[in-house]
Amino acid sequence: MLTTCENVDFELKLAEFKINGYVVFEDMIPHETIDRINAAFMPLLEHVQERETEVAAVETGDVRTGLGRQQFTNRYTLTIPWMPPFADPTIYEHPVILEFLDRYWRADDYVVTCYHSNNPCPGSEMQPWHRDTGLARYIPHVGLEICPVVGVKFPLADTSAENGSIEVLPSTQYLADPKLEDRYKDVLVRGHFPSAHRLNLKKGSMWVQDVRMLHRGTPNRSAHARPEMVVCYCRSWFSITQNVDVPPAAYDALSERGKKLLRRRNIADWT
Ligand SMILES: O=C(O)CCC(=O)C(=O)O
Ligand SMILES: [Fe+2]
Repeated sequence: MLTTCENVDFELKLAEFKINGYVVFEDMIPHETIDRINAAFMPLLEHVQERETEVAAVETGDVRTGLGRQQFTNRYTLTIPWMPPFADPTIYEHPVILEFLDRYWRADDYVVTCYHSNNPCPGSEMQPWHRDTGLARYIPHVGLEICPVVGVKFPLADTSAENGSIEVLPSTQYLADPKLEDRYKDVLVRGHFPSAHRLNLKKGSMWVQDVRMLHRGTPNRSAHARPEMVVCYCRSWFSITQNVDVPPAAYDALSERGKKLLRRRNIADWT
């Protein structure tokens, strides 16, 4: 049975998110939807794998056939094109996610600013511990209670210790000691941090990540890629330049809520 707003204890989920820096919702996306996205995604990933033989700092290529880069050895990032089957309102307008964000931010002004993916492939290695934001640097010594940016992620397969499930260090989202910010790569591999753990997820799950929480990708020792999609949401006042490219016809076809979520889009010129 799929999760609906009626069977979620939102107050508990908010407490988990605020305390841990992430929260998982299981049974959110039907397997057929995930499989459709996976079937459309694999040629894009394969195209980027074939082309990107070197680690690169910038993604290149056409978003419809594979805009991406090799971020670390055998670990690829790809931008996801805003078109079917990827741009699915049952995912980016998922009622459980929107209800959760409405309650977390106590506002509904937020916008979608990215649709991206992390893809450790066979032969990938351990990533350094990191945050996905510089917020802890911008405001030294202040761990804001509410983070204005979150990533909503969903894997296209079950994730496990074998295929490179992400490792998280819960509750580090409030840590803002400038003296530590440059030292996590070293300190976290040398010291004792028993709360660090792998987030093994069932296909169909969605999880919300406070982008400040420390985490790292792990080696994929299986025979298959482990793709995970991420939709970024941020408060409308939070100034970041990141944005999704949406073709005009796709924008016109959006729901009212979809138009509101994508009002900061760039107009895609895919002709
Ligand atoms: O999905 C993963 O394995 C983690 C990747 C990650 O954290 C990143 O590339 O920023
Ligand atoms: Fe990351």
